[in-house]
Amino acid sequence: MQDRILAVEEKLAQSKRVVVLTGAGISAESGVPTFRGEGGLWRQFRATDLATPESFARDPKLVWEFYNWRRELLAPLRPNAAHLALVELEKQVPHFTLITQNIDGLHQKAGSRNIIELHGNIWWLRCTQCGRLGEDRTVPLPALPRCAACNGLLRPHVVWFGEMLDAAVIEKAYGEIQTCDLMLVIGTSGTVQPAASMGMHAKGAGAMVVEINLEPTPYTDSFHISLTGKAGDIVPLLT
Ligand code: BJW
Ligand code: ZN
Repeated sequence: MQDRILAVEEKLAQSKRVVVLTGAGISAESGVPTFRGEGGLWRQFRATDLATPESFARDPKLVWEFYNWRRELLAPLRPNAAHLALVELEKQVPHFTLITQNIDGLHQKAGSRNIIELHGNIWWLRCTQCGRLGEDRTVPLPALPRCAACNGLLRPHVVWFGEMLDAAVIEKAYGEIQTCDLMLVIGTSGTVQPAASMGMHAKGAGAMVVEINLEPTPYTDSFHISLTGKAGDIVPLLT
């Protein structure tokens, strides 16, 4: 492990452009449940019942119950050592981009600055009628929150299964991925597209790709280096 850490440190020192892709695993040590695996949200709930546009159209109250419950759970949580180490890394690297699949806002809370949120943010609400977007940290929200401008039904500003990711967000992310020297892929199972393939895109464009995860993923053998363990233990070693 020590030799691999050294190799990543060396590459970091030489890199002008670094991209980090994070998933639910980076927030696990803050107390945020992951989606898959032991204790995962999708073991307890069926994603298709709660995280699709069809479910929201069918039963918005049920979907809002789920998101209100998660907002309550997330509200008191603090960033952990891995989030904080990424803030330090951003200061050390000439051009640093943090691409996250997480909707929990913990990277912002930690102090990271150049963040691309692929799947939105649970603290932002979007009107299903007029499209108005706004941050709202009220916990809990009403069972069916309404838009102050048009009284339309609000929804969480997150990307559900079967929905397109924001085109501008995706374009920005690929722009960074295609030009980076090093990409760290932290705490993601590599099962949800298009984020899952981003590491391979970086590799194809010539970057060194390093995975940090508790467990092997479908990409572990394809990336250059795999560091196995908790993000909160490993990421601080790289700063
Ligand atoms: C630790 C740790 C510690 C634990 N330290 N590590 C191609 C083929 C087949 C299907 C598709 C395809 N392209 C697109 C699709 C459809 C779909 C998809 O990918 N489905 C797959 C399941 C097959 N994708 C989409 O629908 C996307 N849209 C899209 O592609 O539009 C175009 C299109 C439309 C229609 C058809 C086809 C194309 C949108 C995806 C949106 C994902 N949304 C969610 C919910 C967000 C809102 C919410 O939270 O409620 O995003 S799903 C959920 O999964 C969430 C996450 O961001 C995402 C990824 O999960 P993540 O982060 O990887 O978490 P886990 O739990 O899976 O893994 C945790 C990892 O951490 C594990 O590896 C642990 O080992 C590790 N870990 N503790 C380090 N301490
Ligand atoms: Zn509205």
